[in-house]
Amino acid sequence: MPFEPTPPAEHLGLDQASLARDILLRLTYAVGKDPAHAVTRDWYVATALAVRDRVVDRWMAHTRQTYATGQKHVYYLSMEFLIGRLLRDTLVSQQITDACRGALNSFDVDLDAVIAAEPDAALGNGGLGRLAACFLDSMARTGVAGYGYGIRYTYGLFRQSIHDGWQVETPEDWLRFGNPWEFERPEVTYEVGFGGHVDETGWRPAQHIVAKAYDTPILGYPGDGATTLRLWSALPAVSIDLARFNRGELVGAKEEKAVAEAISSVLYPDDSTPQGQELRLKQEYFFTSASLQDLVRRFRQTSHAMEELPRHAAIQLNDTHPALAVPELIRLLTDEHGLPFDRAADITRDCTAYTNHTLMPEALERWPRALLAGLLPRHMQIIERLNGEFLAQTAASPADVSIFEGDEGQAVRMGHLAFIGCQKINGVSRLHTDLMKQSVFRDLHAVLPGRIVNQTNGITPRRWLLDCNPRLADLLNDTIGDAWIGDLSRIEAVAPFAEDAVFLDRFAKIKLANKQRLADLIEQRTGLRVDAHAMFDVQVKRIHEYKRQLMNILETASHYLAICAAPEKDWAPRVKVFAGKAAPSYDRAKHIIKLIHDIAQVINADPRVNERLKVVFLPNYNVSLAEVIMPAADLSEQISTAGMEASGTGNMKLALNGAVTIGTLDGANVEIKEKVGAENIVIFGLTAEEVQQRRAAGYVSRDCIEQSDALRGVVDALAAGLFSPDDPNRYAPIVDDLWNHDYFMVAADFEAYASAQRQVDAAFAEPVSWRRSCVRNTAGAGWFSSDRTILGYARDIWGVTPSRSAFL
Ligand code: NBG
Repeated sequence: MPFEPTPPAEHLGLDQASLARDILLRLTYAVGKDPAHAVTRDWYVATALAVRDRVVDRWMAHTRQTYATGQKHVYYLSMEFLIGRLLRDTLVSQQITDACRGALNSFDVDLDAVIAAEPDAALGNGGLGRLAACFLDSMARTGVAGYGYGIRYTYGLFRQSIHDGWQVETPEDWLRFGNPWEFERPEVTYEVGFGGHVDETGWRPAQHIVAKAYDTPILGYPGDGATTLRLWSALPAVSIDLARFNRGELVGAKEEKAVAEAISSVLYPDDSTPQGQELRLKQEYFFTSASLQDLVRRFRQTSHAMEELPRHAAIQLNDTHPALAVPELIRLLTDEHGLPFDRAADITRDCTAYTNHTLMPEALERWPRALLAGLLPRHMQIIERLNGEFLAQTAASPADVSIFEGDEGQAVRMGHLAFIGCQKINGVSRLHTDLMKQSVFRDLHAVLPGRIVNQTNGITPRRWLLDCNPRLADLLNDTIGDAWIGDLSRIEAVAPFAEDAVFLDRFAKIKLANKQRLADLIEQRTGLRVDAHAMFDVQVKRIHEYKRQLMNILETASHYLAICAAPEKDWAPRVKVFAGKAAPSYDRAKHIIKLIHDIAQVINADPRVNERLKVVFLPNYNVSLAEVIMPAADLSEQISTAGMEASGTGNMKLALNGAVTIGTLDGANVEIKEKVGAENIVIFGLTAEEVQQRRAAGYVSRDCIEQSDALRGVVDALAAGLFSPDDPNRYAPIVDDLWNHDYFMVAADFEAYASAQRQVDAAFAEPVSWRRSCVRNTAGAGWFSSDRTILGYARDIWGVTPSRSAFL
């Protein structure tokens, strides 16, 4: 008799009593703890396991269905998935938060404490990794049959602490107490080769590493769709050399194990900068190869011919990190499945697409040709052939379009490889996509027009409103119903309530409560007390020169000097909130963190300022901290040098939670302005085009500093050591750079920024119209849902019809 699966959900029961029973069972038999002695972490593991069981029913039902209907699968290959915590998100998706709270209460355990006991899974650096995590949620929501493929790093993004104003990094060992969400798949392993040579029989790698799968189910709202996040862990082919062990070489016997495990051991902590290390290249190939072998194996289980792969699989390359998918798939199809090269290249192209996330030349991956050839000799042959055939067909100059760069072709441009090898290339905001066509990919775009498409980024409304801002979610549900949760465009219905005094009042009370929660956290983490009635002005993101935290803190310092010069004036109270990590090797970014602290110390201690200006740097910015900050912001700082921020996604989270943006016309800010209305956003500064023109005309920052009393005042104060009396020369390099170089055009935009800030002060002083603007930001942010983004990829790139798209 054929196996009849139990209908999902009913299986285990989603009510409080069933949950209480199962949490207790899990605590006792899986965690091995007596409830009388269990600590919060034990309750967390028991709860996560009980909740996971419920996810599994639905996950399996969904997976069965995607196979039964023969849906095309999407494989999202990404070096990073910045997941954050999963418990609350999973409870909310299944709408069992209250039942779970009640269940834990029956043991005298507080759900919020249990939620906080979960380590934050930081398998990513910033926007790129968080986008991948939002996409998993949205694939599950919209019914795209999909897998996320990545690396199961033992250590995630480093933990940041601040010592005397300087960033100190320590390892993030998030797996120390195990990970209750994942399923280890010891039977799902693949060999990944490195080095060696190619002979007439094919590639003979010198070394083999084993990739082992771990699966995490990601459930989509409202609990009937799911995706699988499959992460690879590296193992040695042989874990111990017994001969060496028996000779007494106890450490040496495990050498191979250590070398293999290094591959999945740490996430590279760089954001938008390339890493030249061989280990990084190994990581990239390791997870790409394992993922492709896995999807080809899955495809082979169907009865289709290899030629049909593009009808069944779409492979999305998140940035160029997995760009080796192009030669790897060609290799699998030719060397392992006997297809001719040209067919293999066509099939590969039809299956793959690449997302570009940055135009900064220093951030575009280039590998030394010799390194790549040594590590992957067969792939180098394939890349050479692909490139040779492409160049033979085009009249364009090889210097512009070749995968190999330099006089002797010493560097392999991974962006060019992905462009030539994939069917579609997308940018992540309209402006970014336009700039892509004019800059890095201009020549390739001319030769292969139509390949570049745009997919403006988005964020999941589940995590970034429903979970993190439950009070606002309730108000929305009361006012316009809850359709916005599954279809964020529906949030527009709240726009008319910007005129409703009762609604505005409730909206304002919620913001205040969220601000009080952040204020409490600030006090707990930094000792600083701030007033929740002041304007909360936040800039939270990686610390990078192009994001211009420097401009923000200089303007803050300049504002401070203005207050000191006229302390009797009625200054609008503000709390400046900064958070973000600097790449450990990025000295200037670390210097900026120190500067923020030095300036904060002077301002926060000055009685003349009193409550009117406070500066706080919250350490260890991560997803969980963002979940507290986003709902509490009044003002969102999105002030990158125009043309440099590909999209931004924090800008969307803040707007959705009712913050007003102060920003340049960069990345998705351009589209935010269109959606929320020009009167509800404060735009200032040079446009991307003007930045180009100024640079071309020979930008002289010195002139800008000399023309601005405010800027000159603060730069002089910095140079004189006003903010660093213990080391007056500490900021000499920053001062020197501002006067003489200023690549990021802080001086050019400073005056415009400062006057935009005063415009914000005036606007904030009018509470009713300010609140209206906040509501219009929430109402206008509906388009920035990652569900919309995923439907765009599905339609324009993957050629799949998501099973739930009819409901959206
Ligand atoms: C980042 C961009 C952001 C963008 C995210 C997600 C990299 C290389 N790029 O502007 O800087 O929002 O990608 O697309 O991390």
